[in-house]
Amino acid sequence: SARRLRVLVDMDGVIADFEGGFLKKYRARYPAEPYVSLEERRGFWVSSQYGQLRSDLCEKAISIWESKNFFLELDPLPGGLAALKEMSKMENTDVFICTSPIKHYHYCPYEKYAWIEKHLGYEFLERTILTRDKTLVSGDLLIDDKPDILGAEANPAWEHVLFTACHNKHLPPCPSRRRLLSWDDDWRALLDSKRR
Ligand code: DGP
Repeated sequence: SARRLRVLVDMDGVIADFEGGFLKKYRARYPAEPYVSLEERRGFWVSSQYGQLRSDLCEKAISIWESKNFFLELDPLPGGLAALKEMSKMENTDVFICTSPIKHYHYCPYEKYAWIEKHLGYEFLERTILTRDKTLVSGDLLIDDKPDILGAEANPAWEHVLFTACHNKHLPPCPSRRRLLSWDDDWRALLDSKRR
């Protein structure tokens, strides 16, 4: 068919290693403080779990991703860049990065663009959507590690496919929600399942 497939891919936790980058810089900056290992991570919000560990650790966690070069220096997650590059060359396929910048805007939005240019090339900036509300973006698929993606639009156009991350891998299976376990999982079959 001539219909084009539109794929939205989240950035942090899907192609950029937010959790690993956070833990590395948190432990370097606060070597004497307790931390949550990636095995022990539960729940999307890092600051909530650190706040439960000890109330003052909430703001210490936030200080990490509000720092200059945090987002710029995130490592790519295995296979993510190759998958995006391959997707962008597929026939009848439009791929976009769809990411929510933090509201502390001094570094994050700039560094997200710089990261995408560095790892995927200047041309990929044409395929980059920064929004705090992903329900307003239309697409066939949204590949995202956040379990609950809510916003002003109650019935988003996309099917949310949950990308497995340290914080969501223990969630009970949900029959109506498909998962992508990693970029080694069969993302090509996932895309094909949405083509008509
Ligand atoms: P997204 O993955 O596009 O939904 O963006 C969510 C952003 O929020 C991403 O940069 C990760 C970040 N994040 C993770 N935990 C927390 C938290 O506890 N508080 C805040 N403000 N941001 C967080």
